[in-house]
Amino acid sequence: MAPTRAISGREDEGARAVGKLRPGSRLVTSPATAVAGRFATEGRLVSLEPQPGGHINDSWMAVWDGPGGRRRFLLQHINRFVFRKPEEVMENLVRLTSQVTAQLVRESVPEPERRVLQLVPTRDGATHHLEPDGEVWRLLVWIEGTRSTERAETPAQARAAAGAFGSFLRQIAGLPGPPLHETIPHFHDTPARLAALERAVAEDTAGRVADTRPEIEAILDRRALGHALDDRVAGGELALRPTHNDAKIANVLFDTATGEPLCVVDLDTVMPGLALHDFGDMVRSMVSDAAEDEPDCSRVEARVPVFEALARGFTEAAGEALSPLERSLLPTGALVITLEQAARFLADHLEGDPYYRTSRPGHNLDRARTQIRLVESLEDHGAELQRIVNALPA
Ligand code: GN1
Ligand code: MG
Repeated sequence: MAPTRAISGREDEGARAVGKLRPGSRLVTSPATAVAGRFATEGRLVSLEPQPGGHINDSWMAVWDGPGGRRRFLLQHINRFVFRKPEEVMENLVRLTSQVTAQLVRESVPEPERRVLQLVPTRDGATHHLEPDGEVWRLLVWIEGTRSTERAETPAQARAAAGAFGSFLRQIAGLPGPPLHETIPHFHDTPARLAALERAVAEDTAGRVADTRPEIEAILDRRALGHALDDRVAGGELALRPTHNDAKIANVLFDTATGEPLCVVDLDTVMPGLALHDFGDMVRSMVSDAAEDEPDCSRVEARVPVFEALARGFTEAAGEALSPLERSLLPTGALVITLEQAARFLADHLEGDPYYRTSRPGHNLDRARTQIRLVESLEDHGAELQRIVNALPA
């Protein structure tokens, strides 16, 4: 069990800390400790530990001492600057977790409760706690005996993670009812992300444009690539479906004992999208050995065997959910999403970092640089990557 911290006096102040004040949002005034008491847990809250990792929401590990012993949970505050309609995020989450649970039961998968997120209701029986000022909090069961990682250590691990996202795509493909809410409009609209970067350059609100000319050019010179998938959607060749939309390795929980990928997490951006975007995020987060925010971007390099493992793992698990055209466009998906992420990080840097949580000056610029370097490396290996996907077993 990870070390926990008692809630008292000054410590409590730490537990309340909720990221930075973002434009359009108000500083959250309700202490996480008070909010935690709103959920239908048994026993006494004994610790609340801020969780590092995500760039957007604020999370705490919360431990309750109850009649059945200690139990851990994940308390989360949804970022309303990013998710303008948090209730819709919650509606999607409820539908998705029931769909995945039903699929696991249908497939008689062992330990289904460790393979899907589970919400703890509030004492009033609601799926989330709504503060009078509109802030939304939720509590999830902590899945014990799992770990997450920011980097793929081996091709086998990459293949397993890609398999988890491929299976997730299959599990949610037949989601009954209306389409999921679009929790962030135009989320993976790459041309719109490039246009947003152009606007950030024109406005230069933080006075950072002069120092980032090469990065701006590297991204905007690739406008045609930015349109590669969207033009095919417009032309009816590629179809939207429920997709994860943040399919990075950090969003897979692996069994600590066996290394098996158990659960796909962070379902806030699951909405209609392209399977190729999910594959793109897998490549973006796994193909290089370097971290997303590695300050020395010469360390960023696409590892071809990892790409191959990802393509195999994803296509095997997704099966017929992927069309032949989607399979052949896998390398394009990787390039487009990496370029888009570069544009997002750089625009945030130019705007003074309102969106992504940062922990050092130039953090978003470092992130943008790793993504640009990765686009270049993927392009260098382009012919080889295409040969790999063309040779995938049918
Ligand atoms: C953000 O909060 P986190 O780390 O799950 C972002 C993703 C980016 C990712 C980059 C809602 O996700 O789109 O790909 O950072 N999520 C949102 O690591 O913008
Ligand atoms: Mg996310």
